[in-house]
Amino acid sequence: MPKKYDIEQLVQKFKDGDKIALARLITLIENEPEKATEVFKNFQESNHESYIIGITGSPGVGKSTLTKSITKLLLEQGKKIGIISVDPTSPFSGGAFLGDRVRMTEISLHPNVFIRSLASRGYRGGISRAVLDITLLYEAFGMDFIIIETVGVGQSEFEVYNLAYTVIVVLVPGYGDAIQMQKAGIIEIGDVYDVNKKDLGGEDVAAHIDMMLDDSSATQSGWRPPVAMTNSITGEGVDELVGHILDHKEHMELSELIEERKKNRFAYKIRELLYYRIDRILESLINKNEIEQLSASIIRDGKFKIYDAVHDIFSNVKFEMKKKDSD
Ligand SMILES: Nc1nc2c(ncn2[C@@H]2O[C@H](COP(=O)(O)OP(=O)(O)O)[C@@H](O)[C@H]2O)c(=O)[nH]1
Ligand SMILES: [Mg+2]
Repeated sequence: MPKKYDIEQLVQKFKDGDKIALARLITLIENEPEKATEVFKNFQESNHESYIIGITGSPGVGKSTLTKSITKLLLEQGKKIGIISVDPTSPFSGGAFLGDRVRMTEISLHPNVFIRSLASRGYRGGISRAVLDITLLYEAFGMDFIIIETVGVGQSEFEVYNLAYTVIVVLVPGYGDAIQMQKAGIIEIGDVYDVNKKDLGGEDVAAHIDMMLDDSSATQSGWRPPVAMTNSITGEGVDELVGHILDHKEHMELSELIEERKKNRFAYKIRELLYYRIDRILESLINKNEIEQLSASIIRDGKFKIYDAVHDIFSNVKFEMKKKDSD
């Protein structure tokens, strides 16, 4: 557990652009969320803004490969890029898929790139909270772009559209019919669509999305999501995709819609932080054992008393909090 002077030292190195200090601060906040206050107070003077891009889609569609190709292009434009790869479906804890590691190594050696992978669940305060904190650290570090790669839509613990300013939904040839896409809510969340693995076909998928976008209300904000096709291995089409991303960025900035996304991002974070605190209160009030005992007593005394039992616990919460207030 680093002591106070360690944090100060780390922050100093961080401010000098040391990537190792960045890595260590991320780990620190991941393991000890309560240290965030102490770390973030050092950045209160900083008003640097990063542009946050979300890349989402089913496992295996090529999100990591695409992230790498997009990053390469942005690097050529002299940008600094922070990547967060979220894959809660990975069976490995504490690290990302080996494949991702290999794929990313090439760009991670570049001085203007930093990559963090979150593969397991069980981060204190949840994976979304870890991601939110990393985006804040990346912003303080001076990243121009943050790319968040995450699996799935609608069912994952962490949903990238709560956080990103431009969301790219990645699909592949043979992905399935339009109904499946609509079910997944995909057509509502994308700002840019990409049919990756175009070497395997996919014109029909692209046409399908185009048709669905024409029928949807997705264009209400004055932005018609474009549909790109890429081969993220060769980099074919990635130029156009990045063009779409930058167009959307410009649209967001000119129309001031970006303010809405920023509000959403911080509202989301505020809720997360409140949930985290409430969870701590709950834990201090009743532990797992006591809940089991209570269940046993309800089985004994009658299951219809369950609401009364919960009501009693809740009354205690109020009592505790009032007591604290009047201290
Ligand atoms: N044929 C083809 N394969 C690709 C393409 N992009 C990625 N892949 C492959 O698809 C697999 C999954 O890619 P990955 O980036 O890990 O997907 P992720 O799970 O969405 O991050 C890997 O074997 C990639 O090499 C592409 O454009 N064409
Ligand atoms: Mg991946």
